[in-house]
Amino acid sequence: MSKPKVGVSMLYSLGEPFNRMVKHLKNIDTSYIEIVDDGAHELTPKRIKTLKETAKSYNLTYSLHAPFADVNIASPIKSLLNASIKRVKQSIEHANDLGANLLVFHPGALTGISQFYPGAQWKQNIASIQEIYATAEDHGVNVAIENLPGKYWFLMNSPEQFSKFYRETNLPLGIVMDLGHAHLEGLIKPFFNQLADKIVHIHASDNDGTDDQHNGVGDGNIDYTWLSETLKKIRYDKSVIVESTKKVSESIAKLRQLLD
Ligand SMILES: [Mn+2]
Repeated sequence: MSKPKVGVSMLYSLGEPFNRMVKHLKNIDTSYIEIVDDGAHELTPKRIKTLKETAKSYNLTYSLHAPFADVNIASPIKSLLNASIKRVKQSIEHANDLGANLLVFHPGALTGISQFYPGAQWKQNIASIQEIYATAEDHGVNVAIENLPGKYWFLMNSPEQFSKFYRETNLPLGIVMDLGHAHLEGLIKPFFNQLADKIVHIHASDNDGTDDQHNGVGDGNIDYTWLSETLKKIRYDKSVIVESTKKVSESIAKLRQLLD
């Protein structure tokens, strides 16, 4: 039986220049790498070339995280909405050029004026996801959507909202299960109980339940023993990506031990 593949997101290095991040890739202790297409690491044709060469030399497999800073695919402001969708679509092209096996993107979020237009942003969020999915299909890029915390105004923050989404769209879009996000609302177990078959990728970090702290695995109160038993039970054999920004190599080692 094949096991989950423990990888790492380069999010922890986002404060460093792109070239320093690439250097980390050469001595990181896993071959499953998630690149963040945002901030100082935003991709360009030249950077994609560098990453592809590095992948070849060091036998790396990439997934890509779409831009998320100030991106809101449910924005009620047309110009901002268009800019948001454009950034995600650019990232689809980057994923294709990079040969990434998956592009992860975020759902939209409510805003300070949402209360005056009940339901409008949910509708826009669905329309945007459909558009993004269609573009990804055109490019032959595999995409999946991440659960974000309702606490930070995001839509698609609970298993109920994901189920509603599947009922309304019928899209075969997979879920990127972010444990840190779900933990803020006590939703890790409900997500696995209700939607295990939809989970295609996992983001792992830890927190104390108050904030998305991106701590090392074990530095918080996420029940990783339960997780490991559950992943075995559902025969999960896809990636579990460490998204901690502290104690990164320790987290990779710990997860590998837990999931072995
Ligand atoms: Mn995440």
